[in-house]
Amino acid sequence: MHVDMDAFFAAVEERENPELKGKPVVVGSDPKEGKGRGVVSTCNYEARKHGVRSAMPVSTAYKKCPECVFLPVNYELYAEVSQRIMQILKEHADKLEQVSIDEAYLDVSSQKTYEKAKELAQKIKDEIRQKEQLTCSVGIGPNKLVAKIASDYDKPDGLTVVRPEKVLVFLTPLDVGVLRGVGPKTKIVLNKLGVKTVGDARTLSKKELVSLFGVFGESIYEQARGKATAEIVEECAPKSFGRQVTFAQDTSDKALILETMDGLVKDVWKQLRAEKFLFRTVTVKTRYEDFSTHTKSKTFIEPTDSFEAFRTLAVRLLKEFLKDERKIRLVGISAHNLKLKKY
Ligand code: TTP
Ligand code: MG
Repeated sequence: MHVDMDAFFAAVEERENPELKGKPVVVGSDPKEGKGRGVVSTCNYEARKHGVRSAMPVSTAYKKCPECVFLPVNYELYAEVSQRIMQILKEHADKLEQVSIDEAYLDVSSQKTYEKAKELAQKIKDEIRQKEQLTCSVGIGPNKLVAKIASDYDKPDGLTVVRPEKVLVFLTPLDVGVLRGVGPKTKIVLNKLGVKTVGDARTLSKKELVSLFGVFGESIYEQARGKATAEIVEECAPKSFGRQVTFAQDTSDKALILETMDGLVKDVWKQLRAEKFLFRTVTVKTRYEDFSTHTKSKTFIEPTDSFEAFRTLAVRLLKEFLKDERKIRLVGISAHNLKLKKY
C-alpha cells in the first residue's frame, strides 16, 4: 500500500485557516507581486486549476493566478502533522517505510486478500480525516511500483486497488512518465520512437531499451510489465539514547560524579524531547578504576518523558554504585524502551 497526502502543505494551511476554504492557495516563497524569486512548494487543487504547480517559480505562479493566496512555508508545522500521520500508518502496517514528509509504503501482506487490504485503506483514510481533517490518496498493488502509481491515479482522496491479474491492463494506457526514473529527457527519446504510454513501451525489446538507455533500459522493460523487486524497508527507530564520560582522573568525589551525571541526564533528555520519544527504562553504567564495568537498570510501568523522573532514577541507580570503595573511571546514562510520543 502506498499512501500520499493530498496537496499536503496547502491542505495543512487550509485546515489551520478556515477562511482559506474554497480559495486557491499557494505555499512557497513570497511572490512580491510577480517580482519575487524562489519557487512554489505546493498549491491546493483550486490553484492547480489555474495552472500553478510545485517547483514553478513563484513569479510565474503569480502571473497565472494573482488572486491566489500566497503563504510562506511553515515547515515545522507540517513536520509535526506528518509525524502524527506516520504514527497512524504505523499502527496499521506490518512494516512502514516513510519515503517523504507526506508519503509512505505500508506492507499489509498479513491482510491476505486485496478486499481486506482495501477495507484497511478505507479505515486509514477515515482515521486521518477524523484526527487530522486531511485527505490522502491510497494505492494498493502487488509491489511498490504498482502501489505508488495507483495512489497517484485518482487524486485527491482516491483509493485505487490493482490486483495482480489487472496490473497490465491498468498500466497500458498510462503515460510512460509514471515509470520510475522516466523523466522529461527519457520521455523525449521514447516519444520519438512513438512510445507515449506504458503499453507502447512494451513493444520495445529489452535489447532495444538497453541499447538506448544502458542498464536503466532493463528497468524500463521490467517496470512496463509491472515488475518490481524492491522490498519495503522499515526505518530503524533508535533503540536507545545515551551518553557517557570518562573522568580525567579516576575519582571518588561524589559531588563531582553526581554533577557529571546531572549533565549527562540533561543532554540525553534534551535529545529524547527533540526527537519526541518517551522512555520506560533507564540504565546507569559505571566503570571502576580496575576497569570492571557494571550497569543497573530500572523500568517505569508507563512510558514517560519527565525530566524529574529521569534524573531521580538516574541518581538513585548511581548512588548504588557509589557505595563501592573503588574509584570511578567512567559514568554513563541511557534511556531504552522508547516510544514515539502521540498527540
Ligand atoms: P507531493 O506529495 O509531491 O505533493 P502534494 O502533497 O502537495 O500534492 P499531491 O496531492 O499531488 O500529492 O509533495 C508533498 C509535499 O512536499 C508538498 O505538499 C510540498 C513539498 N514539496 C516541495 O516543497 N517542493 C516540491 O517540488 C514538491 C513536489 C513537493
Ligand atoms: Mg502528496
